[in-house]
Parts: sequence; structure tokens; C-alpha cells
Amino acid sequence: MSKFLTAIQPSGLLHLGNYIGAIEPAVESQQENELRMFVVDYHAITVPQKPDELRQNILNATAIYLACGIDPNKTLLFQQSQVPQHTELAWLLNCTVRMSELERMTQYKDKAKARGENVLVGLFDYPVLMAADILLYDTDVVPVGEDQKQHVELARDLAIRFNRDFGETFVVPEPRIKKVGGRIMGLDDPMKKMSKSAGSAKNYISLLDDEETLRKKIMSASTDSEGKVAFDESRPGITNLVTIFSIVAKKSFEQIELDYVGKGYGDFKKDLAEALTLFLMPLQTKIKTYLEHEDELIKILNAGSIRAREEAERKMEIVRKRIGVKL
Ligand code: ATP
Ligand code: LTN
Repeated sequence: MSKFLTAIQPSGLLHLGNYIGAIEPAVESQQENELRMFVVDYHAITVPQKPDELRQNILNATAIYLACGIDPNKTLLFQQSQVPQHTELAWLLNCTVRMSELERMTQYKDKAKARGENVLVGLFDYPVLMAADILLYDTDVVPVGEDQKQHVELARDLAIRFNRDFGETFVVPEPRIKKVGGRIMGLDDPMKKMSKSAGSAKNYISLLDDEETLRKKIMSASTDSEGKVAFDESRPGITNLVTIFSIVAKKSFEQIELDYVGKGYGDFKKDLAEALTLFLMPLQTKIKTYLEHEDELIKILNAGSIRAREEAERKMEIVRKRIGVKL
């Protein structure tokens, strides 16, 4: 049994890429492993958030986790800000990480470019807080999408360095990225990943999109002029749609290719929209039911956070001793 850990930011609506790349593998891991899964609200505020919206997004993310099958009786489900040891360890790791290591982070470079002058120090430091999230819990495996690989590698480097300088303290984690689905691409631009901060809502399928909206988004998804339904990496648009279809309809690429011999993209997209509807509508009903019981969601997060605090504090006591501040 390994220790798995993952987290998602409560910033805006979660999309199909989040589900396929991070939520589904986490749900899957619950079967045979120990899982920790949390809402990283202190990561979300690395770009400005409106307090009312942030609060609602924390509840939405929790409802989505539960509706997708995260079982709070098996999994430690909690809220990052309720466990102050995360920010404490982040500070200590800040005093071991080099500026140049953070300057190399591609997510930072991309987001900083998009924000121009208005780049907050927290955005730069974001990967260090993520390393703290991971290292506090002796994590073996971090299931994430491809875009987070570099951050998990930084967590590995910081663990190895700390262990070398202060004695064996942290487990060195490894990223686990799905070979198929680790990077779902934008529907409007299959050269960029599907992202909740994309310029256009046509980029992504939100887990909460209604039937009509998702049908329109799929029908207008970018493909090519070849007209042959296939998983072919030289044709990223159709390959992305075939990938999504194969995951939500649980069909192999070969089967999908066979099913659409002699048919066009129109037929394929219609069926994909239908498969997505069949997949998302029951999920949405569950999400809505959870959201109707806000008190219950808060209770679950609070109970998980108490347990997380106890576990994190045990690790921090060792860490404080190792660095010499515990008298
Ligand atoms: P943003 O693009 O605004 O930074 P995001 O959509 O990438 O946000 P995150 O909260 O950063 O969402 O990601 C949550 C999890 O979902 C991470 O593990 C991330 O790697 C994964 N993920 C995000 N986008 C995709 C994608 N397009 N395909 C597969 N996994 C993804
Ligand atoms: N940076 C991640 C969210 C995140 C995370 C973590 C993922 C914060 N802490 C720890 C895995 C493990 C993202 O998806 N943007």
C-alpha cells in the first residue's frame, strides 16, 4: 500500500482535463492505497480572488470531489488553509530553495507573462507551498496532470536536499501522470492544454456545463480537413477528441476508429457529445445534491482537517528538531 496525495485549486469551475488528469486517478487510487486529497485555497490566492467567490469555490470543489467518488471514510479529505503546518513548512523550504530553481518553472513563466506587471510573490513561491503539501505527509505518489510534473520534481529535489543537509526526514515522492489523458488539450486550440484560465469558454468542458452548452462546444471543436477519425499524434485536434471519447465511453482507440470507418467528424462529434452528456448529467445531479447540504460539506472538511493537522504536526516536530529551532 502506497501513500497517494493530490490537490486541486478552488479557482473557477473544474473542467474535464482536471477530472481526467487528476480526479479520476485519485479516485482510482483509493482502492488499494492510502489517499490524501485537499482543496488548496492558499494556492488559489496567488492570483487575486473575491472572498465570496473563493468561499463558494471551496465548497464547489469539495462537492465535486465527493460526487466523483472520493470517500471521506477512506480518504483524508481536507482544506489546506486549516492546516497551518503547510505554510510553516513552505517557509522553511523557502530557506532551502534557490531563486533560479523557481525562475525555471514553466507555469510561473507562462502565468507571469499573462499578468504583466501584476505578478505576486505568492505566484512565484507557489511550487514551494506545493512541495510542503506533498512532503508533510510522507507521500510516495502524486497523481497529477502533465503540467504539474515539474512542480513534483521540485518537491523531490527539496526532499533530497533537506535529507542530505539535516538527516533523513522526508520521503522522496514521484509524480504519476497518465499516459493517455495526462494532458487533455483545449477544444478551440489543441496545441494548448485545456485550462480553466483559458481566454474563451470554448476551450474547455466544465464539469457543470449543461447538455446544450457542451454539445455546442464539441461540435465547434477544432479538428482538421482530413476527415478520418483516428488517434494520430500528427493530428492533435481529432486525437484529443478520440482520447476524451475513449475515457468517458470506456472504449479503446481501435474500437473507436473501427466504429467510424467511412463516417465523418460530424457523426463522431454528435456521439461524443452524447457520451459526455451520459457521463456528466448523473455527476451533476450528485454535485448539486452535495451543494444543497453546505453544512455537511463543511463538517467533512473540518473533520478531515483535524486529522490532517495532527499528522502534519507530527512531521513538523521532527522538522523543527532537525533544523535546530526546537529547544
Ligand atoms: P489553470 O489552467 O487555470 O492553471 P488548471 O485548469 O490547470 O488551472 P489546476 O487546478 O491547476 O487546473 O489543476 C488541477 C489538476 O488538474 C492538476 O493535477 C493538473 O495537472 C490537472 N490538469 C489541469 N489541466 C489538465 C489538462 N488539460 N489535462 C490533464 N490534466 C490537467
Ligand atoms: N499546483 C497544483 C495543485 C496542488 C497540488 C498540491 C497537486 C497544490 N498542492 C500537491 C498535487 C499535490 C495544480 O494543480 N495547479
